[in-house]
Amino acid sequence: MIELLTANTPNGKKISIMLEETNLKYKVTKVNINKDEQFKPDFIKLSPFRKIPVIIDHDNNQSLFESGAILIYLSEKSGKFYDKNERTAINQWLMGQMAYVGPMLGQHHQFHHYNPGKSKFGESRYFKISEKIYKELDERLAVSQYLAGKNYTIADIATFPWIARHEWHDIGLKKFLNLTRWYEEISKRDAVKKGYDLLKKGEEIPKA
Ligand SMILES: N[C@@H](CCC(=O)N[C@@H](CS)C(=O)NCC(=O)O)C(=O)O
Repeated sequence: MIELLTANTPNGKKISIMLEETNLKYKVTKVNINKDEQFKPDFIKLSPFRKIPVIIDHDNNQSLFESGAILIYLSEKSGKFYDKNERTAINQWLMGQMAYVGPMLGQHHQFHHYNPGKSKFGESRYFKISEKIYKELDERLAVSQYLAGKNYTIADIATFPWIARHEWHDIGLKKFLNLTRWYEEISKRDAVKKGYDLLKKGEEIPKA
């Protein structure tokens, strides 16, 4: 059984979506990052950077931090969404999500959504970078059905919950036809709908 220690954020939703997609048995343990629970000594032992998500695989007592590493672990455990023949391509898009798409959109959330009016420079910088990311993903999805190629993989699972915050981004997802096509297709998957509703409160995936 997998225990997912998380909060209801895009990085947390990557893992709940993956757990639903792979049908692995799991339970969610909430970590309230607004109340600094990520800084508790027991949590730091599992997550040295003091961040969610974390998993504990109770089948073998293995714990893991970093959502990309967790996705790889779960795909190796389940044999899904990380085909050996496609790994080089999947790794590129997964690492690109981890190092660029997530961190940049995360900064856009900070300046544009949570703290508007506090820094013109920050707002403008991360708005432009986010718009560029939409364009870059759209270009890729114009020539490829999914990010890494013709199959749905952990690279898509990692990226989807970030684009699902498109209403916060104010960039206009619908202007990006290929990204919208990809988003709508993934939104229809039952496992994605279930995993998106991480807290089981009936949370729905935002429409494009
Ligand atoms: N690179 C990490 C980033 C994780 C991350 O930024 N988690 C945020 C929530 S989405 C967090 O725990 N924030 C609490 C804090 O930084 O104090 C991953 O992908 O797992």
